[in-house]
Amino acid sequence: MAAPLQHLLNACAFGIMACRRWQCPSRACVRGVRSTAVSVFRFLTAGESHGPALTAIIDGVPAGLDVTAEPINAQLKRRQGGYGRGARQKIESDTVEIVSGIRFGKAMGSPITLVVRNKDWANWGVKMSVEPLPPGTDAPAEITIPRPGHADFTGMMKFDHQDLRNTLERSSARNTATLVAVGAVARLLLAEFGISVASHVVNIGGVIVDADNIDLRTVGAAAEDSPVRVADKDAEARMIAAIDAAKSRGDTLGGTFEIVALGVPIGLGSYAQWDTRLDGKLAQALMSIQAIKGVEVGMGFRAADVPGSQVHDAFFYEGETGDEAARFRRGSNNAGGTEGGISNGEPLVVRAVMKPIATLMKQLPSVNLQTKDQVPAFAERSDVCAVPAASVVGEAMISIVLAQEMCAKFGGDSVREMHVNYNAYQSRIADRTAQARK
Ligand code: EPS
Repeated sequence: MAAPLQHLLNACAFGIMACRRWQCPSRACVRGVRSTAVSVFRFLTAGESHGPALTAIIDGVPAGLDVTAEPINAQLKRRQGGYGRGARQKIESDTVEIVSGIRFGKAMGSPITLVVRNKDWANWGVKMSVEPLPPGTDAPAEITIPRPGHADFTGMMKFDHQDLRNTLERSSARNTATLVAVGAVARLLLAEFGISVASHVVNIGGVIVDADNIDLRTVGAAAEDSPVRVADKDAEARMIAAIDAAKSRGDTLGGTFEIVALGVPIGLGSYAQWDTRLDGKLAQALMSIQAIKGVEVGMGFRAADVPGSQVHDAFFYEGETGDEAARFRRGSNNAGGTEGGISNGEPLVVRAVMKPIATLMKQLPSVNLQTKDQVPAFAERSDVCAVPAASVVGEAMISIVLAQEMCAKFGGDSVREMHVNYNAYQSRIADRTAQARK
């Protein structure tokens, strides 16, 4: 019997905890530790839009990962950009304070705490006071008129708030700064394994970019130079005009962005259980971003209109068996990089649709929840269009899912251990690819 299989059987016969081998091919154990104990890169965020600070704690970042504030700040800056953003971004210049988990620029394997302070807090000391207001201080007027499409109504009903500020402060898309900060750490881990994540905008308010013939390797860099994060200059001018027109009407615009991840290995995710499918996790991660109403993977919704022969990506074998350069190839990537809930080694291509922002300066009809009077909705400073910023948040969410999946598949407690596991797996895939089996 081949040695790895014998080892697998030994591990099962003696129980997983009995295994003390460095590399267990079963992947059920790593260095004698059950897989449930392996790093998984989980995180929580906290903070109000106009409170003192936003915070994230990430647990399970493998030790030895290089983490400094600079690459996190670079991502935070990208999120603040984009044509159509409101006045808040002129007040804030988001930067991270790393207050735990890192020593001399390297992760220690302990929880990492990231803090992004709200500069605007200085202007909200009374309205957002943590402590009860001192006697004699006037309490701010309660806001009781929900914006249709926002979390105002549902949040007030669910949590029994009388003042919708108690809902809007946490539901605000300001919290996406923490997602981007966590995503920046995820990117650092992905970069260790040659995985990159980029994005570009393909639709703002119905101005649509033809993205079918776009080069996925360069589109992210091209979008970086555009104020609406679009790789097509003609569409860019029309999008900017559409945002200006919406602003002058007191209206808002949504749109669609596309995320592209390159270098994703074959085998992340699984079909074995409903909640292990990679495409399901990607969709959930994108749908967790404020205002995202739909997600498609690869050809997505267009697959409903055409037969299977025009959807599925045919296989080719390029090269000679025994030749290290031989590859399984696909003529197209309509699947968008996943088949059977598992990454297939092709570029991951995922799109998300963002509805227009729910704060309209030309207010929609609403009802005062206290008096029941029919009145215009509450309006507060906001953005006209945040699709370019949302695409940066989308990159962060996809990076987080991929980092979690990399930790689940190759995870160890240290980056070095992950590399050993990753290299062993990739050489098995390479053997499978190059060698003919008689
Ligand atoms: C945001 C900050 C917020 C909004 C926006 C996103 O700042 P403020 O409410 O102080 O203007 O600009 O939030 C929303 C659109 C929303 O609906 O909550 C940010 O930093 O991204």
